[in-house]
Amino acid sequence: MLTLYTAARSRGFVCEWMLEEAGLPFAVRRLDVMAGEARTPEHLAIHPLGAVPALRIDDEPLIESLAICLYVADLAPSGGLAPAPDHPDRAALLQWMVYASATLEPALAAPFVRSLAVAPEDWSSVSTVAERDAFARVVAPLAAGLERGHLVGEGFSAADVCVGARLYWADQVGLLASLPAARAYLQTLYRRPAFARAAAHDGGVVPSPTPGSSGRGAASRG
Ligand SMILES: N[C@@H](CCC(=O)N[C@@H](CS)C(=O)NCC(=O)O)C(=O)O
Repeated sequence: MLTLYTAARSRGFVCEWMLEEAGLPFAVRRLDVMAGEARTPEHLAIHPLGAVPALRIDDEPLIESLAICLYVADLAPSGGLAPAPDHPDRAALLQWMVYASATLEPALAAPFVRSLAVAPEDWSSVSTVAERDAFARVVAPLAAGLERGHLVGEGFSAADVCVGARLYWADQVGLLASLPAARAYLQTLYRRPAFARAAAHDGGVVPSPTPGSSGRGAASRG
């Protein structure tokens, strides 16, 4: 039995989206981190830093969003999200999954944290020109994959979940304003039912798949 511990507008989103794409049964515990729900003795037994996300696998906790994504991608039936370790596409899969966490995420972290303090209608104005330029630099190596519509092999993979989640967060805080290829790629991800199921629990604005839009023309969930 898999149980995801997560919170709205947290790295738990990428894990929930991955679980939804994997098509595996899982339970979800949604915590209010700001209210201290991640610092209870019960949750500290799951995540020693009192953070989210965490995945309980039967009785064993697994922490770190990237580790959870790698684990779930490999669990998905028929290698649908992750080529096997000896497949020629495996190296590229790992590269882009790690790139999402290690390179894209730090480049969007500052405006994303700022957005947590403002209303959804103001999220897109929290980033600076310097932050948008810096984000464009780390998106540039993804150009071929964005153009193709998927990053690895012949179709959608776990790499698209990991990179797509960072582009979704970047889109929320205005970092994709001058990156039409990234916005177009993201629109294809917004159409995925698994994305929609995870985003529906993510708080604030649920993106609508409108080609050419930034995803901000969306229905507010309040
Ligand atoms: N490297 C960890 C970071 C975990 C983390 O910092 N989670 C944040 C939410 S995205 C959190 O729970 N913060 C609350 C806190 O640390 O008090 C991961 O990727 O899972």
